[in-house]
Order: sequence, then structure tokens, then C-alpha cells
Amino acid sequence: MKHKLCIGSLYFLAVLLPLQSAELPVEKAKMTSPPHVPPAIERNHPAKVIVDMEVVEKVMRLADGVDYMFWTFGGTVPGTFIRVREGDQVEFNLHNHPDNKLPHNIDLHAVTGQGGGAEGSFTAPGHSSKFSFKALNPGLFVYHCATQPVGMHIANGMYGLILVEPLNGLSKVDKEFYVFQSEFYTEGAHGEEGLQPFSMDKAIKEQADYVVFNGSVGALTGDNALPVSKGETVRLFVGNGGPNLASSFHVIGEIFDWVYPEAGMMANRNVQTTTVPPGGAAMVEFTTDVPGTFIIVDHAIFRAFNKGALGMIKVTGEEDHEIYSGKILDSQYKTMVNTPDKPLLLPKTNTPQKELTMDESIKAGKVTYQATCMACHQANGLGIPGVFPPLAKSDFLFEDIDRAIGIVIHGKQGPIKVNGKDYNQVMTPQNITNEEISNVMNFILNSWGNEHPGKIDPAKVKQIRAK
Ligand code: HEC
Ligand SMILES: [Cu+2]
Repeated sequence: MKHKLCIGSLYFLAVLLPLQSAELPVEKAKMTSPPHVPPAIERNHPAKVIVDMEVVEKVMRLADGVDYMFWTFGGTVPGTFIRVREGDQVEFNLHNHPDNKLPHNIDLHAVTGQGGGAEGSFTAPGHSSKFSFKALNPGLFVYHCATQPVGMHIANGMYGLILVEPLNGLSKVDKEFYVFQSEFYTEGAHGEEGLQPFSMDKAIKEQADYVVFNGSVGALTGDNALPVSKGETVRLFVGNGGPNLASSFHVIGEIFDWVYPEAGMMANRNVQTTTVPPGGAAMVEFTTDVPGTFIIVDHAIFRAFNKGALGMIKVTGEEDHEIYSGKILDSQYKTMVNTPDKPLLLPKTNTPQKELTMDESIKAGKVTYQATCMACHQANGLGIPGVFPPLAKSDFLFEDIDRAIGIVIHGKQGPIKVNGKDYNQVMTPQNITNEEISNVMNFILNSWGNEHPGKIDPAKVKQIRAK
């Protein structure tokens, strides 16, 4: 009896086990381009999963008027999203397009093994490499190229995410999106037009010209905003390719109900901002309770408003004024008591001042511009693509200058076209005097290549304000 059992288990070990792994059902991996995520895996057993990933070097848009030679996994930055299941045997085929100039490889943080697959996948242009790994640990993992110089291959766009679903799957949500931060270093300054070469010097100094979500300025704004209906649950698979900067990942006007920091298995609740390091990831989940445009930012905020780290989630549906009322009242603010050490704050008045010459007006207008308008329309008057329209050479501005003065007085909301580009944002009314508005208009109309012969007087602003 004892003897038989022993033979039986030997037979099992020697014959059945290898057979079993050889007989795994074979399927193609589920893969999608950003911001899409492949659907959840439904099978409840391991499989042999085949991944075919093509490396493509190609010129694409980095920002309006700015192109860049990206090196990509699958033709997009970030690269194709791969979804497999814990315990799967993954056969990875890396194809290096024959038109490419350089060899590449792939280091997947989901791999347990030398170099994360890097040595096994080193591939010259026009060649393919094959290696295989077992997805031992569930989680959300960054992959990237690890060919020398590694920093340059990553800086040029060679990264992406692979999700290894745990055996029991992830909780069900209504929408899943792929959001990936990274930064770019260009020879020219931020916004300098044309095909911009990579700057090794700036990359080493960590002086990023662009910090972006999904590979370019505006990849997730305007028409590219992530669409969600009110009441839906959302999961963002957030990755960071760096190469240098950690992300302070935040969605303005949302609180993450759940965060899996570092994409580990331990969950945190009710989080405002989560850190995603280069070569790391996080999963964040929330329910959309009210409609609105929720802005995705790196809360290291100059990156958001000056370097491009800005995306949008557009939630549509019925308002819920209990959760968020919107603006209820706009009234003049006065301090409650008027004591000698705490004088009454009077609203700004339009007390007449001595008339300024055109030069004096422009000089005064520059000061007002820097204090009031520059944060949005920028020092060079070029604004921020897709967010703040330009005032430099703005056809919209010159088409109707009275209308522009009205915008400064009353604010502006809704779709407009400036120099052929669409904007659909909000400018709040600017609480400045008629004198200040006339000065700032004279400054704008005669700066950054703008030219306008006539002088705008406070009286004109007053007249437009009265309308
Ligand atoms: C908080 C950001 C912000 C500030 C501050 C701001 N603006 Fe704007 N401005 C905008 C946005 C956004 C729009 C586009 C609104 C839309 O999409 O309807 C705009 C539109 C305009 C336009 C019309 C579009 C164009 O490009 O010609 C003018 C003119 C303008 N602003 C002038 C000013 C001036 C002058 C100031 C300072 C006194 C100022 N803005 C301050 C955000 C701002
Ligand atoms: Cu590479």
C-alpha cells in the first residue's frame, strides 16, 4: 500500500505536473492603447498568454506646434496596456520595427528574473525576441525600455503598464482608465515650436520642459477628457515613467474613496493626493457624485499650469445641490466692524485720476497684467494650449476690442475659437478699476507683436461697463 502510494506520487510529479503546464490553454493577451484599459479577465484558471509588442520610433505631437521623435511600445506614449492574471504563463514577443534606428528591450516590473526580461528581450531593428515569465505577483506594474542609455530610452517615451489581476479579480467598477505621467526634456524652451530634439543636459539636471499625462500636452483635456456619467464608479490605473519626477497625483474636486498606494495590495481610504514615483504606479477609485469637469493634476502645481500636467474627467448628469451648490451669492465684501486699528475695507472705487499718456498707460498696464492676468495668459501672452487662450496676436481679441473689454469686466464662459483653436473654459470677472482695465488693454494691444493705434481711455471702459 505504502509502496503504491509512493509510485503514484512519483508518477504525478514526473508526468502529470509538466503535462499540466504544457497543456495550459493558449490565448492572446488583452491589450489596449491609452486611455483605454482591457476588460476584466473572466477565466478562473491560468493560461499561457501571448503578448506581441512592437517597438515603433515615430514623430508625434508633444504640444501645439511642438513635435518630438518618440520611441514607443506599440505606437503610443505610454505604451500598450497589458492585462494578464496571477499565475499566467506569459510568452512575450518583442518586435523591433525594421525602420527603427536603435536596438531596444523591455524590463517589466511584473517579471521575477534577471533584468525583468531586459537581457532576454534585447532586440535589434528588424528582429524579434521571445522570452517567457510566470506572473507570480498580482499588481499594477510599470514596464520600460532598459537599453543603454536607459535614461534616454525612458525619456523618449518607452514605458507603460501591465496589470496582473489577482486570482479573485479586482472589484467591479463602471469605468477604468489608463493615466500615465511622464516628463520631456527638449533642446528648445517650453512651447518653442518645431521638431524638438531630446536634451540630455536638461534631463540630467532634471529641468523638465514638459510634464504630461499620456504623452502630450492636452492628451486628456477638452475633447479628450475621460467621459463618466454621474453615479458611476471609476478606477484609474495611474503610472509614472519619470524619468525623474515623482507625481503628487490629485483630482481637483474629488476625494479618492480608495487608493492602493504603490499599487500594492494594502488599500487606503479617503485620500486627497497620492504619490506615484517614477517606475511606480497606484490604483485610485472613486464614485462620481456630482457633474462637472474634474481636473487631473500633478499637484506640484507649476507642472500642471505651466508644463502640461493637466487632464480632465468630464462627469455628466443631474446636479445635486446638497453635495455641491455651485455659486449661491456674489456680494461686496466689507469687514463687519470699523475700528481705528481695523479700518473698513471699501470696495475699489473709480475715483478720477490724472490722465496718463499712452506710454504711461502701457507701463501701468504691464504692472496690472503681471498682477492680474499673467497667471493664466502667461508672461509671453501665449496662454496655455487648450486651457488659457493667447492674447498675443489673438484674432478673437482684435476682431472686437469692446467685447474683450467686456470680458475683462464681466468674465467669459463657454466655447470660443482663438487663432483656430477651441477653448471652453471660464475666466472670472476681474475686479479691477476702469483705469486699470484701460491700462492693461493698452499694454496688451501693444505687446508681443500686437499693434493698435488708438488709446483705450477709462471713459470707454466705463461706458462698456454701464451697458
Ligand atoms: C484665472 C485665469 C484667467 C485670468 C486671471 C484672466 N483670464 Fe482672460 N481668459 C481666461 C480664459 C479661461 C479665457 C477663455 C474663456 C472661454 O473659454 O470662454 C479667457 C479669455 C480672455 C480673452 C478673450 C480671448 C482672447 O484670447 O482674446 C481676453 C481678451 C482676456 N481673457 C483678457 C484677460 C485680461 C486682460 C486679464 C487680466 C485683467 C485676464 N484675461 C485674466 C482666463 C483668465
Ligand atoms: Cu529603447
